[in-house]
Amino acid sequence: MLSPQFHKVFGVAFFLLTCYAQGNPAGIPPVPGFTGLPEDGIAEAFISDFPSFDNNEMEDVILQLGSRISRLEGVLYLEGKITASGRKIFATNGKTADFYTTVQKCKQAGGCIATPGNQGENAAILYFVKQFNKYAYLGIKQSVIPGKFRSLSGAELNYTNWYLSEPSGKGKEECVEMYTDGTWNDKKCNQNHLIVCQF
Ligand code: MMA
Ligand code: CA
Repeated sequence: MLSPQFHKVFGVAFFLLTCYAQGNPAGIPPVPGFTGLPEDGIAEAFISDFPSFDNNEMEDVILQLGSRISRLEGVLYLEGKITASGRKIFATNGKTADFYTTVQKCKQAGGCIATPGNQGENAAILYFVKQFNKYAYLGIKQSVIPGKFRSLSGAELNYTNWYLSEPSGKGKEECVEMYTDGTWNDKKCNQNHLIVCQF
């Protein structure tokens, strides 16, 4: 006998996998409790008074939200606006900034500066570095020990992709840039590099 949890997961997976025969003839109806897309810009979208749902209705709302989000992600992915690896989504605005501005911009957008934790995530960031032909800063900084690097959260790096003989800054290069082949170099933090964030 399958658990109710399984049915829920299966239901969500079903919604995430199907992308046809949804037939919304007269515009896209809003998910209950949410307004639809505004006529003149997403900024005016807002959550209306949240109705009280019973469990079945709530489950339905969650499924619909899952479907809406996955379709939005599909559009963004198709247009090359986002890349994904595992649970992380990466994006750029195509602009350049120094390291600290990049950290700030990503935070303002509700994410953080791209920090590859494995080869797949490194490749997902590299996609933008190649597309814009610009190096990107990563969310990795020198620790109090010169030449030793940690993630911005302070965690030890369990994945690195240093270019041959890097890091070579001996304490004088506190930030890390990604080259156009995906390898890393320790570098001063004041360069103008492609802003790539993770969400
Ligand atoms: C530059 C600078 C360093 C890098 C070396 C590699 C000369 O310094 O980008 O960070 O390690 O080049 O030759
Ligand atoms: Ca270096």
